[in-house]
Amino acid sequence: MQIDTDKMAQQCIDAINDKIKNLKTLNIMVVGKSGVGKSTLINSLFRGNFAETGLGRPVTSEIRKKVKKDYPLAIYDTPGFELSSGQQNKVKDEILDIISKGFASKDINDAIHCIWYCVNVGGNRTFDESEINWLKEFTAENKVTQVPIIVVLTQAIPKKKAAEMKNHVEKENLDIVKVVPILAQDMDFDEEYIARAYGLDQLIDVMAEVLPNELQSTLQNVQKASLDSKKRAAQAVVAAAVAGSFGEGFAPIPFSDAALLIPTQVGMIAGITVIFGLDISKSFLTSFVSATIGSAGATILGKTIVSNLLKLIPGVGTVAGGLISGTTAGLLTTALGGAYIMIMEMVYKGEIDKEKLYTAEGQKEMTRLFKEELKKKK
Ligand SMILES: Nc1nc2c(ncn2[C@@H]2O[C@H](COP(=O)(O)OP(=O)(O)O)[C@@H](O)[C@H]2O)c(=O)[nH]1
Ligand SMILES: [Mg+2]
Repeated sequence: MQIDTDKMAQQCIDAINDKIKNLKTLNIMVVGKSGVGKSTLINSLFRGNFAETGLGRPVTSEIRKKVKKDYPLAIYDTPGFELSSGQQNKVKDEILDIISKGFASKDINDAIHCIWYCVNVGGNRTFDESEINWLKEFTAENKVTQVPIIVVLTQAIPKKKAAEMKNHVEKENLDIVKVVPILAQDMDFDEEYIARAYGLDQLIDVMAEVLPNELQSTLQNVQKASLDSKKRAAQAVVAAAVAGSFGEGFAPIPFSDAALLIPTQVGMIAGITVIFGLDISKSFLTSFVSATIGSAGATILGKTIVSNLLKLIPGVGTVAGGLISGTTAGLLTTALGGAYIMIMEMVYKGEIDKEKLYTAEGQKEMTRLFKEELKKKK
């Protein structure tokens, strides 16, 4: 059986581009004094050195908006927040104004989705009561708009000190989502002791909890701090694809077509790719398709499915008659998704070179992964 892997890869590429084009823009308001570590935090959380995109465009007298071409993230920055309490009041009013305007626009791309209030832990610093007061006033005014506020404790070393500050803020019972201590980058003390970065993954988890569904793909696409979070989101995409195919009452398809990617599977591969935020070429996808479900996979399908899977599935008679059931398609989808996630993870970690997948050895490895996934799902 000849399979048009090229065409299948093209379908995937089209679906990926389509999904990327339709990603909603995630808008984060980042508040905090100069030097607390806002830019460092942003660059450690998001791919592509986002904070280095210049000063940004002024949207009010005190607030600037940073964007990057073809990148679904906007950071609202508040330079000069430290200058005076008058300044801080002004910033507060301007933030509330931007929030209301975003609401009024009824466009998710213009809404503020989340606020990070950044406070530096520092060595001997105690929590500045004026900062707590700002938060009290702000959260009171945010009662109606309910934009999630996360208090980020930056440069949170020593950890004991960070824990004290966290307690201090939590005791106020403010209407905030969470206090998250973070060390965005390793910190070197006289080359004798290195404090390791921590907390970035927790911030991603908190964000994933508070953001609406429409922004989950965007969050995963831009974040680079939590591979676990990406994997969980990717697994959810697979589960949805599988459930989708069952839900549709998946019509039996002729066995000879089993090696064709069905639209749900194309959508799934695109969804996973977007979550990993990797640049994937058509030849990469052609390799993947042919090593798994494509021509090389056709043999696997023939052997593995018929011998291992189908005999376990009720209605096997239909299969013998040359049809593959919705259940089988579901199993295929699960295995395909599982294998693709593993490959994305390896590329993401830099464990394999994308180029290597085109080689005979790379193809073999992908086929092996896919086979293993198929066996798992018996
Ligand atoms: N090692 C380390 N240095 C940090 C961290 N956060 C901030 N810094 C340093 O603190 C300084 C101010 O940080 P920056 O991100 O520019 O603060 P911003 O003014 O709030 O954007 C810079 O020299 C950073 O390198 C961190 O998590 N780890
Ligand atoms: Mg900065």
